Amino acid sequence: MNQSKIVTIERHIIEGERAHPGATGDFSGLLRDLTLAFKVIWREVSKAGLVNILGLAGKKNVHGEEVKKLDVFADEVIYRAMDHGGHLCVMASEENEDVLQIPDGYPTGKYVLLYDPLDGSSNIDALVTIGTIFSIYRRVTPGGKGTMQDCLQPGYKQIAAGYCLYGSSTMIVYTTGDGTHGFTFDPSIGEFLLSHENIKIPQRGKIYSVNEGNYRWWHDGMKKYVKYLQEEDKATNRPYSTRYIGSMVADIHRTLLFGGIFMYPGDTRNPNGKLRLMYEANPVSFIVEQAGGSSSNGISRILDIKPAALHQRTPLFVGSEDDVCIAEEFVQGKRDITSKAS
Ligand code: FDP
Repeated sequence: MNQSKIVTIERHIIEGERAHPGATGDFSGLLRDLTLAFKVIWREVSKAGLVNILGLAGKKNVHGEEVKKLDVFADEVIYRAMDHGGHLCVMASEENEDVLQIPDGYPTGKYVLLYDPLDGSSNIDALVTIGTIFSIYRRVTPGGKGTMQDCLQPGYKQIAAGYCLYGSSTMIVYTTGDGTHGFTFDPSIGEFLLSHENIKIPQRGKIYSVNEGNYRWWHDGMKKYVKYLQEEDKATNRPYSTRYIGSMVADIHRTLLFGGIFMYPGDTRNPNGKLRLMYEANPVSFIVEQAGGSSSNGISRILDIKPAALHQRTPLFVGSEDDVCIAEEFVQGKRDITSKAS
């Protein structure tokens, strides 16, 4: 008989919390509410090709980008699933300029939630995998409603982070600082079941993922690094293959499972790249580090960056530890293509 246990995400979270003496169950409640939001978003995403839900909502988000209907929907679903549980004191989302307050009359709690409701949304019309990304902190202000100060904490202070991928299967990957675990959704029973326990990213991969259309604006070190990856060298498994979905959460998921490196560098047009620190780079960095990988802005660890603004951008190099280390050496000009291969 197959002896492997069937474990729901709910049970996994509760057991994880039990391991911490003094835990109140509050955190499990928070993640349970989030899981419900993911199921609702999944339901709409999977209907997207059937009902006439695709297309623009006719608005622009705070970054001046066009907002798709599903972004608006996902943003609202998460807020409405999380605003009344009493676990959170404040939220912030990619779609909103300012922090999102808990409405008057609802209890506030000790946690802070930052989220990107639907990452990769420019791919929705092509039915490419997209996802919701989240990041959770403990509040730092004394009580009552939370503030911007609660949201602007460095990534190493995250107590949990994860994403829900809406792809050929739907899957939640999350960490609470005790490894990275994946749960695949079984729609027939409405549950996320443990499918990838303790994910470990390979020490070095064979795939690089970057938008090479930006090549002409890259700095020299970046150009040289990609050239290096394309050169032939059996000892270091080069040339690497390239894969770029253009939906970060999907590119990160592949990188987590197969290894290699995902990059969105700064360049001469956009010195800080495109991706947002608080609800994209920080959560995926926590997840990848917990799987044994690493993450950098090219100079230093993403999780050590002291944030200055909710929507600030950062260059991002994330994936297998050896790959990120070599990328940093090129970006910092410490290494050239002619340097001895390793
Ligand atoms: P999108 O604009 O479709 O939401 O940060 C958003 C993001 O997608 C990432 O998911 C993705 O990796 C990146 O932008 C793609 O940007 P480029 O089109 O510039 O490559």
